[in-house]
Amino acid sequence: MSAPIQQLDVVIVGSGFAGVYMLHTARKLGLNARVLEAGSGPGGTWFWNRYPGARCDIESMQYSYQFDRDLQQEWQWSERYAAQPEILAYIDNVIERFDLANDIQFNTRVASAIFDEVNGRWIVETSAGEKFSSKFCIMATGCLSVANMPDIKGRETFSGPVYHTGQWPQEGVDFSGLKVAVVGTGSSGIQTIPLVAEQAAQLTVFQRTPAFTVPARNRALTQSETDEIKANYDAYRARGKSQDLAWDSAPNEKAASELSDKEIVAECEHRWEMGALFWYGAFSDLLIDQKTNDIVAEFVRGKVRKMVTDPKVADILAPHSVFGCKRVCADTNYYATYNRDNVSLIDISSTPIDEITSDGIRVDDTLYEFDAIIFATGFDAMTGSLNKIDIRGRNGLELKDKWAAGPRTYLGLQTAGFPNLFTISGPGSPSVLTCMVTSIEQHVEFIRDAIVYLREHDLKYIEATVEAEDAWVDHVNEVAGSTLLNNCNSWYLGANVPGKPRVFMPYLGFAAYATKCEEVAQEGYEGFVLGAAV
Ligand code: NA7
Repeated sequence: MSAPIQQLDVVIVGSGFAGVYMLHTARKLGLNARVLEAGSGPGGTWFWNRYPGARCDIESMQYSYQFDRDLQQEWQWSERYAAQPEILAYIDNVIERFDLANDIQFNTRVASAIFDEVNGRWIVETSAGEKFSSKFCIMATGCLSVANMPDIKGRETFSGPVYHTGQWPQEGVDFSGLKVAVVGTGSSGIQTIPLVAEQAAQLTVFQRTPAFTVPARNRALTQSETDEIKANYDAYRARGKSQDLAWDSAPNEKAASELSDKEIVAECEHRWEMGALFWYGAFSDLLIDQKTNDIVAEFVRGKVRKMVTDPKVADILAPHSVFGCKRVCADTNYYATYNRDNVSLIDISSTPIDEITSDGIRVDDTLYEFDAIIFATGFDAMTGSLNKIDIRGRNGLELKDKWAAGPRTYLGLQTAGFPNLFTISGPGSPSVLTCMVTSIEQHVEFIRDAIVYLREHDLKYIEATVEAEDAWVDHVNEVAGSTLLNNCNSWYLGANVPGKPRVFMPYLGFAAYATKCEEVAQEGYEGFVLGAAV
């Protein structure tokens, strides 16, 4: 006999920053909520991405929750940019502090979420056959959760271990004495290459596209700087939330076109010293004006040529696309790594990997032999984790089908035909273009307020209208189209996954977005239908 269906108010899928805060928030509303998590521990993308060097590219004092003053004051970040283990420790601390563990169910992969129109409930089933019936279904499934493993001929024939940075073994890996390949030079590759190079006997990097990467300038945080931020945390957070990126990038209000050549170079040097993603604040027209972008790109190429001793290697590493079109990477000793005797670089931009054999990787007629291969090939971003679940709304409408030509949402929060189903940091919301934690909090609080509104007005469901959704999708595209963000093959566009529709998925502009959400709520959830019965 099958087990009875468990009755809940809210099912939350995923226990990353989004799922954890959503659970805490639902609890505070007195709702009976449960988090279902595929991993054996919390943390979402930070649980799985435990490769050597995994580190956040936004400052820890900004990449953290702000909903609880005591948490914000008491937690002590050790470094300017938190490494993966410290972020996991932080999430563990939050779970313990708010006593959330009892309602997080690990090793539980959600297979389907199907809307029962007769009863107005979501029926959520796990791959182990456990069933839940819930009024609200909240997808906190993350934007970078499904590893993109390239379908290269012969991959399964390799005799040694094969790793993906986004599915790193819990117990870690020792590369001492081994000949190791890294395929992929995005953020993950760039973070892990210097550390693997220190351990392995030989490291060979296969690069398809050189990424723009700048020094992270990570270091220990001093007590005085931490104290100073904490003393003014509200103002600091408010500054972040007033910006497009939802974190304080110390933006220069001026466009490069308003500055002299000397001033431009000075600003570039200043940003180079600030490091990491502070580059996005360099010039107000950085992502709009190709001329400004070219100046910055050339500045960074100049730095690459200075750091890499072999000019041929420097040429291969010098990035040539639009600066910031793919997310800028933040590294520690990346370019210097290519000056080591045990590191070599293979340019596969015009000659791709032909096959993987039992001994290694073949490009054209050269076989490179390895003991281990690391794929740092990124994710099926933003929609991957949602499309892996069989999600069906009204009239059996499948989300996968509805999104076949690209995701369609209203505000990245809901999609028409799926009442009471929310996506936290879904496609069409600022999400990956921002400090994720801040965007997550804004989404959770919007969902909280919507649930309270339904309750106070004796309503049972909320659902985006097709008209509002169409207008929002157009707006997201229009905003992206007014920038240089469409001009490269980024994962923002789904261009990294063969066959994925090329649609710009995130929304640029956190501050404007948050204001829009506030207005929508104030207008009684404009663009949504609210009803007493489904
Ligand atoms: P990214 O940024 O998507 O980078 C993936 C890298 O893997 C990139 O260099 C790709 O080259 C390369 N790649 C992907 N498929 C292949 C194949 N088939 N052959 C060779 N090389 C390939 O993922 P990351 O994990 O590094 O970073 C994702 C985000 O996590 C990052 O933006 C931060 O927000 C944190 P390509 O550029 O497509 O030519």
